[in-house]
Amino acid sequence: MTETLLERPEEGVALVRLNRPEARNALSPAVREQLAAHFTALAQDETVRCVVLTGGPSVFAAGADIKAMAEAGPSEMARRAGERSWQPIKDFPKPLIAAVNGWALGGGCELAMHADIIVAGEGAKFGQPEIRVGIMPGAGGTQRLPRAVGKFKAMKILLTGEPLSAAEADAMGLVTEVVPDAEVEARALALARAIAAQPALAVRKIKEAVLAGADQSLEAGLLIERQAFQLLFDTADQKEGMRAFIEKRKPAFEGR
Ligand code: CO8
Repeated sequence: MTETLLERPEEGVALVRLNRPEARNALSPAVREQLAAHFTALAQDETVRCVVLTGGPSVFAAGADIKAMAEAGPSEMARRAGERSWQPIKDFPKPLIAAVNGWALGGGCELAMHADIIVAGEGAKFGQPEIRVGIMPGAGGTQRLPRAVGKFKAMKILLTGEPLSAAEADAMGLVTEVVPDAEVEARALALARAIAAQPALAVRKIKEAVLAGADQSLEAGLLIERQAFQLLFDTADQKEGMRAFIEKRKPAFEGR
């Protein structure tokens, strides 16, 4: 798997690196299969608490591999069932931080939008240019982008294909924070380290409640939250966290 690298930079943290710079990290079917395999394994690995996904210092990902689909017909695209390779990322149960330098276009922008936190470099550029190659987003761009930035910002991005600067993306809520380009990976890893040190079940339930609740009515979302909240009172980390507060000491969470 040389087009995607899996690293373990620190305890509790895994880093998935897209490594196809000669094609601007275009998401070929092989790259997407490798990503799916990494995320399937990382979901099950109990030593991993938080994951950072990056494309390296110059480009996050220039989208789906245009050369791999230029001549495909609809039945071939259906047979490829691209959604299967996105599934393990969509359903990834642990926090996922995208560390974005350079271009995050088309499927690359959609990949970043699968993350829970997006750290962008000042020179990062986001966009959904599919319209310019005669198609439309196919990995959630027409759904996740308007949910992130609202209909009127999303429509312009989707219908013109014009890229956004990191500052514009930040202003419309498409990224979590913008940092100098050289600091993106370090900042993402620092956030990952902080999250990995939190009580694991509470972390998991927060992600689950936010994502599941986003597609529900307020009442249904509040029910999801309430049930998860109550369940956490069955964890050793809840007892430890509250006792530590009362005893004025730092908690020692065990992830149980
Ligand atoms: N697919 C295939 N090859 C690519 C892609 C791509 N998306 N992007 C870049 N490359 C290749 C180029 O063809 C070139 O190859 P070669 O050296 O063999 O000529 C090499 O990477 C370098 O590219 P450039 O010379 O263009 O590099 P620049 O640094 O000048 O420009 C850009 C970088 C701005 C990123 C430019 O390459 C670009 O505009 N790329 C295409 C962006 C785009 O249109 N993306 C949308 C693709 S469609 C899509 O994502 C649909 C998503 C559907 C989701 C479901 C399936 C995943």
